[in-house]
Formats: sequence, C-alpha cells, structure tokens
Amino acid sequence: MTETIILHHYDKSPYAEKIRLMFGLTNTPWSSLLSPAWPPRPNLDPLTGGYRRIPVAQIGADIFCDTALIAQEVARLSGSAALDPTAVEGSALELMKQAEGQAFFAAIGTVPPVRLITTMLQGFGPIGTYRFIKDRVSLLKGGTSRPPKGDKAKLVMDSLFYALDTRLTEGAWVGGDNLSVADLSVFHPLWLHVSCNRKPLAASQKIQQWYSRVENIGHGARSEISQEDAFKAARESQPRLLPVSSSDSPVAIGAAVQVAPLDYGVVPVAGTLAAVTETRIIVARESADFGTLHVHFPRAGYSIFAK
Ligand SMILES: N[C@@H](CCC(=O)N[C@@H](CS)C(=O)NCC(=O)O)C(=O)O
Repeated sequence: MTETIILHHYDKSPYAEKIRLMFGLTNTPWSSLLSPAWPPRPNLDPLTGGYRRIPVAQIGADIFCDTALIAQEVARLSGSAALDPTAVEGSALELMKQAEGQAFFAAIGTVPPVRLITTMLQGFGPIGTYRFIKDRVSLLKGGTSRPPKGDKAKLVMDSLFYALDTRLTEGAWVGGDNLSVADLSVFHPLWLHVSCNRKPLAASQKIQQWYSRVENIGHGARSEISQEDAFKAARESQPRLLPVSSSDSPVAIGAAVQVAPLDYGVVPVAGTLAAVTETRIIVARESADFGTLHVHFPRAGYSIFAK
C-alpha cells in the first residue's frame, strides 16, 4: 500500500472509534492527527474549508468528510469489501441506521445527568465542560436531528438492544456469520454510552460478549503525525482522478457551490463542484497554501446549493 491515510480525530469521538476499529481489523497502518473536541480546529479547517464534524480522513490532497465515505476508503485500501457501507443490506442495514440515527443521541440521553456532567468535568475540566456544552447545543441548530430525551431515549435504546439481540441470535455478527461495517456502526454509540456512564453495558449476555469481541479488535498500527506533515502531504500531492459524474447532478459541474450536512453541524463548505456520483459529492477548493484540494462528501444526508 503506498497511500497513507491520515485520520483527523479525537480519542473520545465515537464515530472516529468506528474508523479506528476498521484500521485494527484490517491491519491498515494509519497516521493520527488529534483535533480539539470542538472548533476551531486549526489542523483541519484549512483542509476541509469548515466542515465541522469529526472524523475526517486525508489521503494527500483528497479530504474525506463523514465516516460513510471514510469507511469506503478503508475498504478500498484494505481490500475488505465488508467494510463498505453500500454493501450492507436487509436487517443489518436497518440496525445500522437505527444505531447511527436516534440511538446515537439516546446513548447520551440515557446517561444520568450527574454522571454525564462528572464524566465531562473529568475529561475537560470546568471551563472545558462549559465550552463543550455550549458548542454541542449550537451543533443542532438549523439541522433536522431531534435528539430523544428522558423516557423516549430509554425506549430508543431498549429497541436497539432488542433488535441487536435478535440479530445476534441468528449469527455471531450483526450481518450474520461475518463481521462487517454494520457491527462497528452499532458498536460505537454503545461505546459512547459506556464511556459517558463509566459502567459496563447493561445488556444481555449475548450483546455483552459481542461488545467485548468488537472492543478487542483494537486500533492496529497507529502513528502520530504533526499538523505540519499533514499540511505538507496536502500541499505536495495532486488530488486523484475524478470519477465520471452522473447525469442527475442537482447543480452543474463547474458551478460555485456550498455543501452541508442536513442533520446537524450544518456548516457549509464552499468551492467548485468537481464531480457528483450516485453516492459522492466532490468539491474542489483552491487555496494559496495547498493549491487544489478535493473535499469528498456522501450524497446521502448532504445538500448541494449553487452559490
Ligand atoms: N455522519 C457523520 C457524523 C459524525 C459525528 O457526529 N461526529 C461527532 C463526533 S463523534 C461530531 O462531529 N461532533 C461534533 C464535533 O466533534 O465537533 C459521520 O459519519 O462522520
């Protein structure tokens, strides 16, 4: 493998944990560049143009936003088709959507408030906790996500546990006999819950055993990289060849556009529309520091507007 993948992340990020486990599972060597847990992110904002979520992956001058796309890149680099989310179907796909939709927020909503605050104070200190909460309240503004709270959050988690237990009755893994991206997508909200609650998962034995198997995959060969080296990789590389665009692009290729998530963290990235495929949007950004960068977004869950 000649391409080096850099993961911009922070250790407590559950979506990043999903990707770190992919590296461990596939023995893919990876470079880690730690980001702050809330913006501004000086190591990252100049590369993405302001995408405000974590994690982001970088291969040279190509920048990948959202784990749906990062997983595809890891699947490609490692030759592990089971890590490509577009390969998941049926009940495994349903469970994956459930886990990364309402259950992601319910995983936090079901932690007793005092416990949650204590976890944040331990991790960030008093001023950091204040900043973190303020940031996360603003994260939801303008988006479609409505996190469940109280009894509703508990119902969401119970329903996830029920569906997961059912899947694990039919096979060792969410998708059947083999581990796939579906396991990691269901795992990371539960990992978030466990990290915030600081107690073992209260779930059936089958779920607990599955949880331990996934947790024990580990992160593989991680090496830390400096911001300077990540920027150098962007500056000294050319973006890779663009895919052929599909005919149903909502905006003409070459137009000035803004791309933003629909659900939360609705901060637009501006650039020139370089390509649109069935599953991907690629925006070209020019800057004096890096030359041309291509920023990739999934098509599902993101909007493109002509500027
Ligand atoms: N759909 C996105 C969701 C990513 C996400 O929600 N990440 C969380 C951290 S795990 C986040 O960005 N929170 C706000 C922040 O870190 O600024 C993905 O799959 O990458």
